[in-house]
Amino acid sequence: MPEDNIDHIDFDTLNKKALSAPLVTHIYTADPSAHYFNGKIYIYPSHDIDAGEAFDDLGSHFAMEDYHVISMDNIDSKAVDNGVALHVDDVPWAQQQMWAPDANEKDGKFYLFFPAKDYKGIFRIGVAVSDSPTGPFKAEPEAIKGSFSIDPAVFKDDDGAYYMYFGGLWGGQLQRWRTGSFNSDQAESPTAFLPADDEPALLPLVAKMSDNLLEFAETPKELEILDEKGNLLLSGDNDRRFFEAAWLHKHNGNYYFSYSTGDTHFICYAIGDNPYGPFTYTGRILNPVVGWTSHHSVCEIDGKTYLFYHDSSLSKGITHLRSVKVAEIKYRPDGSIVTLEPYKL
Ligand code: FUB
Repeated sequence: MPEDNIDHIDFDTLNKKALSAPLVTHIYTADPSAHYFNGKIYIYPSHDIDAGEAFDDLGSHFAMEDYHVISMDNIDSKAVDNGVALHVDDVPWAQQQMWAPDANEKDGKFYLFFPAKDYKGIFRIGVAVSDSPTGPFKAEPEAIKGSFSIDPAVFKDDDGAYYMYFGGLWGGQLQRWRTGSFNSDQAESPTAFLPADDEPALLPLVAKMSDNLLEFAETPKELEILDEKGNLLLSGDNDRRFFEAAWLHKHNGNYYFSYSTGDTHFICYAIGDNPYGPFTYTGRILNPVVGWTSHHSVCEIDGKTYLFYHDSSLSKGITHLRSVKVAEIKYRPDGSIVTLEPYKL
């Protein structure tokens, strides 16, 4: 679907056949991180705008400036936009590109985790704190020490420990950190600095969070994603290897690490038995949607499991103007997930 010439798509027909409708239509929203706090659903999305930036493979056109929190009393109720929760102008260290956020709760306080480019053009991950799940959030003066790249997802385990999963290729800059420090060499291609196709793929990162959730409690570790033979997925395994959009959830005691394959547009998952992995590639949760990016979260609500995702159908295919949607997902008895088709074509 993303490779189609969008001029040939009949969006009125496509939207009628879509698995679900946008949760809100008065603004564009993307990258939904959904949580169930105190009996209510809170969605922490990117707030897409058209800032007039030219399209490029490093994602300059994703020039978002703020975050809005969307809340729902239950899965069937109206989605409410709670207004600006955090603006880039109120983040001392951040210059631009407020990309995919997440949030979590601890001891009655709410923490918004977000990536943005600093004044050197390097993506870092910051934290902002509020007494309310809908904000407004107050940003910490500095980004998290030792943070880099994009797409933080913060998972709370049953023992009360919190872990951040993060990383993203191309515009998300993960490939520039292969030596442990930022490679600022000029590069024309988003694929510069990536491993060769027959080398192991770049891996997402995981780090346990400090007690106050404002820092990493440890140096981030690579999260291994293995094939069925126990080998690391290769860089050229484009339909299965990690690209961006990390998420972690638990089901029946197993840990499910899910992610986007980026340029091949799948939301995939891999299963492990602890928060650090390794994880074994298991399958796809969502087939490609309209729009280049695919990004999601998985949230259990009242005994059912939901996939929050986005597509660009409302904007008629404009890559950086996306809309958040939700659909139920089902597990098979063996714990695998039934792949969702976003449109009944
Ligand atoms: O929204 C900007 C970027 O696009 C996100 O950080 C990626 O996951 C992709 O959805």
